[in-house]
Amino acid sequence: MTAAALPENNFFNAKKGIMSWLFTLDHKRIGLLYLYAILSFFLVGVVLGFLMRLELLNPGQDIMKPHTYNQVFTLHGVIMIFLFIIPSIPAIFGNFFLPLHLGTDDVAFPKLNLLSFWLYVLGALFALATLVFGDGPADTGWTFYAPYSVKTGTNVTMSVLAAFILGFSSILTGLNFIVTIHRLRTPGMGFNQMPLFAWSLYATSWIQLLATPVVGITLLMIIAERVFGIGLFDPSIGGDPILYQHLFWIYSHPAVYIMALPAMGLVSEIIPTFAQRTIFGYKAIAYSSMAIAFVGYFVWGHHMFTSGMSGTAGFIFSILTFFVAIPTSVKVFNWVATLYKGSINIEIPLLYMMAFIFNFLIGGLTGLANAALAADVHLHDTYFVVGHFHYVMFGGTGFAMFGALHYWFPKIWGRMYNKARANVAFALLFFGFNMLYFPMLILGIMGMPRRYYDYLPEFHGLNQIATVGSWILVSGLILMLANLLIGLKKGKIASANPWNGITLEWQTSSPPPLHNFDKLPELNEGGPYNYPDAKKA
Ligand code: HEM
Ligand SMILES: [Cu+2]
Repeated sequence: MTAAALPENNFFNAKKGIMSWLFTLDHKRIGLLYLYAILSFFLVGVVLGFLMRLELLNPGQDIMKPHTYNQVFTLHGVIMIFLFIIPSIPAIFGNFFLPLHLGTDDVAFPKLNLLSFWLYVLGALFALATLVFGDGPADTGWTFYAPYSVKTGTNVTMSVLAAFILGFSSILTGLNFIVTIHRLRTPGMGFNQMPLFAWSLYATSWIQLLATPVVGITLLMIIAERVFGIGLFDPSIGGDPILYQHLFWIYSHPAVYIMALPAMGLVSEIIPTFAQRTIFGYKAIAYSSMAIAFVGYFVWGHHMFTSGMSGTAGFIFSILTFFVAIPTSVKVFNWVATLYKGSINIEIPLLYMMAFIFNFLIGGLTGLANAALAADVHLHDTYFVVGHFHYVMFGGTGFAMFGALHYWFPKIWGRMYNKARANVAFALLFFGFNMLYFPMLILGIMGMPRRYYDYLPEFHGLNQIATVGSWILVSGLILMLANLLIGLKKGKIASANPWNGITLEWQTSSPPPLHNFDKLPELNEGGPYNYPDAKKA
């Protein structure tokens, strides 16, 4: 069912010229601007990660000085967290697909959306400018823990300012999505007729709106402390460094769900399409997003078990953290139940979603090990934690994002990539990823501390395996991106609905016209995933 040419009337050729992109108010173009920017910064982060793994191939100093290593892991962390994984799915796919999913023509505040993009670029430039201004990038770790962050000569002020500006971008996106979801749903679409991706963005947006200001103020306090020495966090002038850790994690734990919830939304979106089956437990999945967003506010102390908090506080934070596992498992069970007895098409997007579930399970279960007070006292600040969070953020959210790119590729560009190459890239990514990070979990249990350029000889073998894994992973990444780039230019023209998807974006042409729908989209009877011929369990 391939058409001969792209539709004449589409958002790419609706307006011409570079200015029509840089000042666009179209949510689809803004989504693509984010895509290009975020992927570029991601690649910078990957290069830094790759260099660290080279340094760690053998014990002793190989390619960088200890101080440089500290700067490299900090910049890597700042880029991957603030420039890649927090904005990734909402800013790219949320912008592009939320209005399409709701059957409307744009987000509520298009100009604010553009502002949010440019704030993102400004923040990113600040983060990278530390490479040339001052005494180089911060060497504190992406967490900027006081009192070291107040005292180090490296350019903490600029990195922190970058995170502050990026926070504004995130808040504005969240605000925009909340209003869009409340006000712009197509006639007849209640909250419970929304696609689950929209639900996940809704839960995420509330976190962006309510939690991000806390970190914004905290980061300004670091700058105030550095510039004026007012004694907030530095004990030598009467401050309290533990206060910093509380304020920081009150945002940064909920931020983990800014990273995870949209990815879960994608899984809930993509699994029904490739099982050709109504999602199992629609409401349970939708409301569990809200539950995760809510519980996420009360667990931040699990990052601070070794900071000297009382046994009672540690116990309470530990128990509360376990509660997060409940709504998360609700989702996983419902995904698996949807696949069970579905007529499954194993296509590339589904493979990425299965990889998400596999990696995220390892990430989540190792998270429970960290959440257990007694275990964490041993695991804290070891490679177990590094393995754990890469499994969650990269193996989970990163893979979901790549899967979404393959899922919506034909909708965004109207073409299809080479599927054989995409399969090879996926295999390399999945295998390389696990080879890189699984050994870290073992190294951590053996006691290898994180954030060092060097290690004891007994850790050598597993570190070599991890570094070789990083080479396989990076070749998979290069192949995946190259394949998509070729597909963009030369791929076969795709039909408007190549996967037989059922949510509203599949009712319009590919690429969609500037105003999304030429005629009002028709809602499914009985909910957004009600496949007419689907087998009922
Ligand atoms: C090719 C891909 C990647 C490689 C090779 C890599 C490797 C590393 C290494 C070696 C460290 C430092 C460990 C230490 O000394 O403590 C690290 C830290 C970190 N990575 Fe990655 N990483 C990659 C991708 C990612 C992605 C995609 C994310 C996020 C989505 C991420 C987030 C982080 C964070 C937050 C840190 C902690 C930084 C800190 O300690 O302040 N990384 N990574
Ligand atoms: Cu946490």
